[in-house]
Amino acid sequence: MSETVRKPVLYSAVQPSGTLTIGNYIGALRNFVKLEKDYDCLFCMADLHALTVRQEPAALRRRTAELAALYIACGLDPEKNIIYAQSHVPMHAELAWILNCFTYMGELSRMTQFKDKSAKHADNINAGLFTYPVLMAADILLYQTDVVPVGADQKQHLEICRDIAERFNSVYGDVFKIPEPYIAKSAAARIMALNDPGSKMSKSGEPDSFISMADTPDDVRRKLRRAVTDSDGEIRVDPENKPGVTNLITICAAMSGKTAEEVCAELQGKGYGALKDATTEAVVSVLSPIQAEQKRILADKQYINDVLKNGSERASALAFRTLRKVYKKVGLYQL
Ligand code: ATP
Ligand code: LTN
Repeated sequence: MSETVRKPVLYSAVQPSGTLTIGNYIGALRNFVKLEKDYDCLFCMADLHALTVRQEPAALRRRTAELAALYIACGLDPEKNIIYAQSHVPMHAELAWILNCFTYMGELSRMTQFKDKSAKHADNINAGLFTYPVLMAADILLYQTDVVPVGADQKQHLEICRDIAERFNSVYGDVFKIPEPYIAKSAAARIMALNDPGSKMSKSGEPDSFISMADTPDDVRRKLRRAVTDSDGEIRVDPENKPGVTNLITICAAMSGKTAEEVCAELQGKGYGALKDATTEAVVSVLSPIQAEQKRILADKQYINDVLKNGSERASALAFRTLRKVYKKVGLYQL
């Protein structure tokens, strides 16, 4: 990314809170790769966000490096794009504090992710979980972002980010660019759990609910074989009445580059076994080369460190400009 000649800015992040799933890949990473060439891009490992749920320290560190390697293995060039860890750029936490003072308790308590995660982690409903969207708004607004590619579950967080930015701008003038979400219109923006197609596939879900980006071909086959379907035997898209089958068609189409209609037409009358086999083949053919490349990249720790160091320096320079302006506008004493 050039810090002088500017294309529109694209920003996205993923939490290193587990091994990524094919839901993260289809809903987010795959789109990063598609959009990369038309934007100046920043891709962040949201390690501070991951702390809103208890993490094993060694695992969090390892997953942060793995996520950086995965970004690169998926095709994101660390020379052209800024790839960095959120905790390496202190301006995220600093801007989040300011924005906390421009965010209402009421709007935060309406966030469905907060409600879901509070129910899931009832023993640890911490303030970080509650203010999670504010830190996310800081991530995005620090870089004067134009577009934010995310899965459908993040739509509400993008809306609150825009509300906070507009609120701030209405008081202090045009400090923040108002970002646009980029969310695929199709079902691919929300891949569902294999064992419960009523809920989102999530990297912190039960083992049989997701396919991870690190799964072997045997894991993929086994998990897809067990995936919940229905009893009418017909391969067609019908999210209401056939959520399991629809989800498999969506995964198969996304991973094979076909449309859902093409997948249905090819497999018509062949039964769910054939759909599961075709999906397995499509998933494995995407995962295998990415896994090999990720492994190769991870073997060179120095390279990963260089990418992260370079990324954090470039991100810091951009973030500093916005933060300085914000501090000035709100009246913090300047030296
Ligand atoms: P966690 O289980 O730790 O909350 P997660 O799997 O929900 O994690 P995030 O790190 O919150 O993943 O999300 C990373 C990106 O992947 C976001 O853009 C998010 O919208 C997208 N994403 C997550 N799950 C899905 C899914 N099931 N389908 C499509 N996109 C998804
Ligand atoms: N909350 C996001 C991860 C995230 C993010 C961001 C995404 C943190 N900061 C900024 C886009 C832009 C999630 O996917 N759960």
